[in-house]
Amino acid sequence: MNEKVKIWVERFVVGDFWRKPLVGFCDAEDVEKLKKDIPNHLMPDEILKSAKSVIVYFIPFTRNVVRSNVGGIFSSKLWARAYVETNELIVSLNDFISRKLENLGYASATIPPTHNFDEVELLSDWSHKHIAYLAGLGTFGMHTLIITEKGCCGRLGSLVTSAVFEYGEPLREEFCLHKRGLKCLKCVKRCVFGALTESGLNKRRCYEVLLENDRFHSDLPLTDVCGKCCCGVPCDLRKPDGAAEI
Ligand code: B12
Ligand code: SF4
Ligand code: SF4
Repeated sequence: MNEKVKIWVERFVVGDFWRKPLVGFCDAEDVEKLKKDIPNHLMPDEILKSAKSVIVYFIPFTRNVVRSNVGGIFSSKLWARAYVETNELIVSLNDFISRKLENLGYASATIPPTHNFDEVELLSDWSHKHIAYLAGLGTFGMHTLIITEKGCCGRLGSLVTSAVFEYGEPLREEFCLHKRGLKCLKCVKRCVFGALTESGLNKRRCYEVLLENDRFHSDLPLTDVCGKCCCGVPCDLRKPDGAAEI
């Protein structure tokens, strides 16, 4: 069953923006663990009564998309377009997987890729990043994004289902160089807007920058993007394997 879903996702994700996706599986009961730290996080059975698992995938951007966003103050047009296209892709991929599972007799409920957050608190009741972490797809970097084997530049999608899989578990290895005690913090240096510092992320400041980018890319639908902290850093396209060059 795990292989089947991996093949559905891989065949669906084709085009100039993306590399081969990563797919993970999380036991619905494991999401309970999040309640301790994130009291407002929804439990899978609040989304789908018969929930048994959460399928989560990471769609990595190509080198072209990532490199295009290294220079400049505003996000590149390519990064902004990749954001719009990937959000649309995730919605249709979730629908596609749901239909496939339904044909096999399983129920599912989909979750939007983004904009499912409170605009004042800048907090969602569903964290794709935590689900990815629980499924063993990656670990949290200093920039607060999930770093996978294919880096952090890309987007996460997840859906809840009554189907049962073999589940992953949180990785024992830390992917972020700084968290591994190595010299890096490139993400912090890349954020010239003062939103990301060594002591954490100022979400409000970051969101202001994202909305400035939306105004800048007024020819596109909502593009609350930036991503300077995750492009041109050792963890952008792959899991970094050594000390960062400074
Ligand atoms: C609200 C939101 C924002 C807010 C707040 C961001 C934040 N870091 O909190 C704003 C508007 C500022 C924002 C900005 C960006 N976002 Co945003 N955002 C979201 C959204 C909609 C909800 C996040 C949320 O509130 N989750 C609930 C909270 C409780 O969980 P959390 O965010 O995972 O936060 C926890 C972790 O940081 C955790 N944590 C930190 N370290 C560790 C270590 C361990 C071991 C554990 C267990 C946990 C942990 O502690 C926090 C509290 O519990 C998600 C989509 C979604 N629904 O998941 C996208 C999402 C997180 N965003 C994403 C992206 C890419 C961006 C931007 C790069 C914009 C862009 N596309 O150009 C920037 C990056 C800013 C940054 N450095 O983080 C991606 C991340 C992909 C990835 N590789 O991780 C997501 C998942 C969207 C997607 N579908 O792919 N975003
Ligand atoms: S740029 Fe360096 S410190 Fe920042 S998240 Fe990536 S590996 Fe960690
Ligand atoms: S997305 Fe932009 S503003 Fe937000 S933390 Fe990263 S570099 Fe800073």
